[in-house]
Amino acid sequence: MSANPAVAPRPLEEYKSDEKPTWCPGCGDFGVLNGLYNAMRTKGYQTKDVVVVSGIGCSSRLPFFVSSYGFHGVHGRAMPIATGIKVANPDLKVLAMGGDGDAFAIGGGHFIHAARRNLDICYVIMDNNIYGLTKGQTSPTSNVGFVTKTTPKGTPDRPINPLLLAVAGGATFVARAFSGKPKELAELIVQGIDHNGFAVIDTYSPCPTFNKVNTFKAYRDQVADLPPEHDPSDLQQAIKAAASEDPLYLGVLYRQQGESFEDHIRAGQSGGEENAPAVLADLFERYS
Ligand SMILES: Cc1ncc(C[n+]2csc(CCOP(=O)(O)OP(=O)(O)O)c2C)c(N)n1
Ligand code: SF4
Repeated sequence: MSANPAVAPRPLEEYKSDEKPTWCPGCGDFGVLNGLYNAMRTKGYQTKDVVVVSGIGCSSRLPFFVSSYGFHGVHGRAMPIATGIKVANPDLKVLAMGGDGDAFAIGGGHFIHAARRNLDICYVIMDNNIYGLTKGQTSPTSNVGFVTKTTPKGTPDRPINPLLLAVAGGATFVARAFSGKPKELAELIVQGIDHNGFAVIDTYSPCPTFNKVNTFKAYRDQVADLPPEHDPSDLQQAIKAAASEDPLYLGVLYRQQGESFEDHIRAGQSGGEENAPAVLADLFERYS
């Protein structure tokens, strides 16, 4: 992990806000939150350095529990909000955190366009294969046959594969993590933050209250680390690993180095002559 050498590590407690998490006991989102605290500590961030953006959902409550700037937005709209923040102030570290429904159902269109735009944002999806906040409906990552109150005979819909979607959309860093392995998750978040471009970390984060199928135990039996010979710069290898169902691979499946959207903004190439932060500053001046 790469730490910020200029800043002494702060106690982990300093990354926690005064709000205590409201999740159900045993919710996978606790592990993700701890992974984030540890990643922020590793990076030596100060409160002012980071913005955590979310949509709506149980998982999207996460910004309340972090001592940083935060934006609890609108369902499925984490990406437009994160984009605006990053474009207005490219020096801020922008993390987006939220559920699989938020990211891939209502937010699906925003997700692929954020990916192809290669914004320098790290997006951690807390994937519990269900809608938790609204008490247990199928999500885009629910498996065929998944039974809920609204699909009593089992859903016939096939799940999307978030990793293949991210790669196809143009994301330049694509990883999978598991809330049951918070140390590895923290390391992946650090790598995602360090990556110059759009970093997607789809994270299995079980919902023990409404999903009795995709449990911690079930995932423990299915996941495996990528083999050491895996080359994340090789697109074909990345696609093969992402498509694997047995095992479900954890780690960085795909990574492509290059210029981010913000690099183009800084170079004044994002849309002609104009510089986006200056345009935004002018808009704030005129309408605030
Ligand atoms: C525009 C809009 N549509 C629908 C909803 C209702 N709604 C709130 S959260 C949610 C889905 C939550 O699932 P997910 O994003 O996977 O997060 P989780 O609660 O599982 O963490 C839905 C459909 C809403 N709040 N706003
Ligand atoms: S309903 Fe599920 S996702 Fe929501 S807090 Fe409870 S365990 Fe977590």
